[in-house]
Amino acid sequence: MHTTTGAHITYRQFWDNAARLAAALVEQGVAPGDRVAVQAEKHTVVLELYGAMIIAGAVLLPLNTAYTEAEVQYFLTDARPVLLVCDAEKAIALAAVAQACGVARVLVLTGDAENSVERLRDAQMAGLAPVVRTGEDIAAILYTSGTTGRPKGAMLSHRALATNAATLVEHWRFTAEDCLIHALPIFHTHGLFVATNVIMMAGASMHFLPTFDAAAIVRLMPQSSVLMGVPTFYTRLLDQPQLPDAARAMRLFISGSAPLLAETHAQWEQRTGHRILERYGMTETNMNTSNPYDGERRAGTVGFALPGVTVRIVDSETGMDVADGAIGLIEVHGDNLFSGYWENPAKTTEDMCADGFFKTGDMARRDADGYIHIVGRAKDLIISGGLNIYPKEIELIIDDWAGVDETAVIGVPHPDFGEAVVAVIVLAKGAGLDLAALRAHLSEQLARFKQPRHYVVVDGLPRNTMGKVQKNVLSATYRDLSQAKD
Ligand code: MLC
Ligand code: AMP
Repeated sequence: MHTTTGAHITYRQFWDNAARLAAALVEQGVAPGDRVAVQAEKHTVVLELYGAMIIAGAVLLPLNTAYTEAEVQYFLTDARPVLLVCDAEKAIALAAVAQACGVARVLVLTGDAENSVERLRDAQMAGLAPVVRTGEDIAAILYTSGTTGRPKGAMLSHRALATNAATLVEHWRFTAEDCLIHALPIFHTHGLFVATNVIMMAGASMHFLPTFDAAAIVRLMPQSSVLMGVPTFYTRLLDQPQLPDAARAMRLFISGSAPLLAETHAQWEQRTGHRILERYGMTETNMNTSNPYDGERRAGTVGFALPGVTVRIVDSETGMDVADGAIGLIEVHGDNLFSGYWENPAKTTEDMCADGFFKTGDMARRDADGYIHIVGRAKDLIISGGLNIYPKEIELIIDDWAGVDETAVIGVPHPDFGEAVVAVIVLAKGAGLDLAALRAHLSEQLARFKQPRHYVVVDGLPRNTMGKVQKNVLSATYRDLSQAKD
């Protein structure tokens, strides 16, 4: 692993650190099956913690660094971790949150403080021998929201993670010779599992970037072979003048987490000569489908089911497979699936079919050559820059604001993030809206990426004959609202 500070970390160093860190975690009272929450900026020690958790048989609970204290409080209350690891700057504020949630200990990631993970690791003379776990044991819990507005923890087993990573190594032809440009955050499936697990399983190396930086990525391309990114990475990289030369010797560009516009696919090929390989996945399912490595990588499609994964497209009413070309709901089955939602069997049952297929909530059609096209979402979800935003979570907060009668939160096209959040608000009769105060309130409650970029006040929301708000009508009405890169 190469870092931007010029450090090079070998596998031997990495696993030695992870094993000593595992010993330190045990000393801190972490037992197999315990959850350890981590809200920290991207750093090699976070990856060591991930390794340490696997060695100690504990369960990693990574949290987006953009989450507010209010959001973190929810996750800690729900998952009841024994330990929270955070950045030193947030330690005081989060210690209060942790205490309120009954979390026994808070550690800081790096530095010289007595409660620093780095220091505790370095104080260990020997590493912990790996605790034996079965394939069914849980390796991580990743929170993902739902239509109810409250996030739920998707439990990922060792089997699901390991089998999916092995499939991707083979399907995308990773070898020890590869070097990945890792510019994704490591609190989501994409950066943590798809990128990191694949590299580790192939024994390959990576340039580990703290954040997305288009110029740095282009600079690193001549010494690298693969880039994994969300579509926003690719649209931003297209603005880099050095891209065509830099990209020439790269082996593979992979996109996922949100739809890649066919237009971006074409522009990328025109500028670099490479066809981006688009794949489709989810927190609950890991990776489901991929365009072929050797065959045609078809723009606007997510390819075919990966080996070991079964994908079916079914009619929303009858649940029967639809004919090729017809639109239906995607359901998936395989070892890649999660093991259920943490302490939420009712929701797990709701999202699973009786025969073990998972209902993704995505809508698709299969073309005459078998390629799967994702054409929309049956779930009320906005994806902005590869990050999921559930309208319900925002609507519930705005609806509670004085003077607001009701709200519909929608996604509209955005040139940089793909979609942008718009709040359409109906005020109570005679009420006014102090927008600045509402914005300030939302910024305390919600991570920045979830906060609406635009607010529109209307007299009433469009409804169908069943009384359901027609968000598609609102999205069409306001589709030009976010055309500038704001
Ligand atoms: C940052 N901002 C965002 C945003 N990211 N707003 C909306 N959507 C986003 N995704 C906010 C910032 O807080 C800032 O607010 C403003 O937008 C501009 O920020 P920026 O500096 O331009 O953003 P940047 O830091 O460059 O981040 C953009 C990004 C990042 C696209 C690089 O969001 C990113 O890394 N996204 C990838 C997410 C990901 O890994 N998804 C995978 C999920 S797993 P202000 O107010 O300060 O201006 C999954 C399964 C699967 O989905 O299939 O993979
Ligand atoms: P998450 O819950 O964060 O894991 O996000 C998963 C969702 O991202 C999926 O259900 C899809 O809606 C979307 N998604 C992931 N990859 C793609 C893709 N290649 N094209 C379209 N949507 C995608």
